Amino acid sequence: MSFDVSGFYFITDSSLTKHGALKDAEDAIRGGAKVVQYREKNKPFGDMVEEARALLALCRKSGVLFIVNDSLELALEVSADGLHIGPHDMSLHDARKAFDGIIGISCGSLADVKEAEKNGADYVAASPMFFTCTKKDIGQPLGLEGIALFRKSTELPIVAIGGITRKNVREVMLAGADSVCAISATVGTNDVQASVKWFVEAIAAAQKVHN
Ligand code: TZP
Ligand code: MG
Repeated sequence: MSFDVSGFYFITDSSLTKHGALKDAEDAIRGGAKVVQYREKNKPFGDMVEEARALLALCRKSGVLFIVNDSLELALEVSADGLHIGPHDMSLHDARKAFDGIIGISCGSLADVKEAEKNGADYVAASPMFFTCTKKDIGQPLGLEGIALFRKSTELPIVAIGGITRKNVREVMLAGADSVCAISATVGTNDVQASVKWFVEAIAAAQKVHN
């Protein structure tokens, strides 16, 4: 499968979902998401394997990338397309040695971006962009200036995450993001498909400015 994380990057959330991760992912894909990340912090490993396999089958059928958050073990178990890690997970160096697929890493500073490049990341997440209640252990928000600096200093694809809403997505794209995640603004709404579609169209409109 080709590697392209641009566009809308959908992330599951079992505490915000109204219909479950699989239905949300189906709706997100119908809305135009090109990447689905399985992000689950609270379930036993066996349940996560089962859920991740169902999501992977959906993604394969739909030609969408499937990425597992945090767990190398889970990514290997289900043969995910990608693994996403953050500062509290394993090192990128170790992940790269063990995992052959796409690896993305959350970066909160330019030093993190340089380290990510050195250790062979396939994309970086600018995290967090803004304040958010969806994740507790976040660093200082990067803001638009922060992501613009990332853009100037790396050729790696940049996925923006944290506090992204309908109000700020355009400026986040114009500041240099290739892709955007928005959890509460999609999973937390009554109509995930419509919410994702809205973001997909806003992202495409912003990308036209660059192209
Ligand atoms: N990583 C950095 S911020 C965040 C994650 C998973 C939460 C993003 O959620 P929201 O609701 O889009 O702010
Ligand atoms: Mg993590």
